[in-house]
Amino acid sequence: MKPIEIKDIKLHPVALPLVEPLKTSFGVDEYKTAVIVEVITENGISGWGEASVNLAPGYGPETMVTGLHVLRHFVLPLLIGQTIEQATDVPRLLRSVRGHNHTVAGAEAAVWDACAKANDMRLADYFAAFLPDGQVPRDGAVVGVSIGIQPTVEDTLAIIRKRLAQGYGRIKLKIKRGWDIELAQGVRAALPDITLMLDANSDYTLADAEHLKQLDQFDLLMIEQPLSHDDIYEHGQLQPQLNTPICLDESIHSVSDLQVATQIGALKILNLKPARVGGFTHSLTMLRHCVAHAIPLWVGGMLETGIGRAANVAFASLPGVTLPSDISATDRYFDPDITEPAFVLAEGSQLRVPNGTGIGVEVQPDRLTDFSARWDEINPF
Ligand code: OSB
Ligand code: MG
Repeated sequence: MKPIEIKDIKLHPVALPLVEPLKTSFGVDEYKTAVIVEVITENGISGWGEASVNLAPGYGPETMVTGLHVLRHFVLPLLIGQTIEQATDVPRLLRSVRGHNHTVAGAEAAVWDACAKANDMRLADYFAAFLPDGQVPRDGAVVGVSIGIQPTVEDTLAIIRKRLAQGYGRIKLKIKRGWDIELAQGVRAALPDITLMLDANSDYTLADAEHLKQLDQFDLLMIEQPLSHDDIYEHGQLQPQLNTPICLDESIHSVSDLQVATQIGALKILNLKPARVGGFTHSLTMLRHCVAHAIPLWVGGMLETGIGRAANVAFASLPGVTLPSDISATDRYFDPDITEPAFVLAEGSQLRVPNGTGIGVEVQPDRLTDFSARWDEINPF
């Protein structure tokens, strides 16, 4: 592998209007915000990464302000001027920065893109270089779509039907306390055969076990993160009471969390969000863990812009990612996106891995400028 020398790093905080906001049990945003990280090498390559952070600490503890602060004052000084042999060296360089996984993941992703480009490789192939020999990426990632909380079952059904017509093969519905059984019942009655799953985003407690058991009758692929965002133990108490497999999202931040969860039976499926676990190096370790323990996994999303999404598509094309990922076509999120070309849904509910080197999509400088200006306008801090 050819190394890269990091000459400079630029930060581009952005806000993109969402085509369809995603209402969850913890809130709703009109804008997708992120800090775009641009790593510039001595050879003139720009590597792009996305620190996916929101305005509020609603999904995880990080925000736009903490992301910018930690990147500027702690992450960038550790990377600028460094020679990086391979992207998996980044966690070691950043070991003095604890936590802030989404933030660190954005910087690491930019290095991954730069390294893949320096080696004239697609990011998917550069990832696969760190897997056992013979494990090659597939042509695309099998994906589904995540649908926010709607006012009525009928509204939800209308959106599901639109997504099915577009070719999505797996539907995920957000639920919350008081908006669950009636929804699942209504959707199943109308669409008995679709591949359906629910995501509670941590809205329940173990005291709701009896209530949650009612979901077993709806033949769900899984229920994502029913209990607290920082709980593993009680998910281990809940899983044996349900037939529906529990998938953990919010509460798995590290390989260690995953080992504990595996050991106590707190999950049957993993939502692997590269941002949440601090980047792709750790994601690769977790992928290997899941393969070794026969835990199905899929790649989760944070409504990423084309920059973060392209990297997630590359990761989701790896063997070992066994269930449809939360990565949808560009038109589900933005019009326009920061990058070109758009991701479009292909045959088999897939997004194709682009052919170009690195993330394989091109950042549009004028749009980056526009979306940075939009961030300045809406930044309430
Ligand atoms: O819980 O998976 C989640 C988006 C923001 C925060 C949390 C979640 C989500 C999604 C989006 O479900 C999936 C996507 O990016 O399409
Ligand atoms: Mg989730």
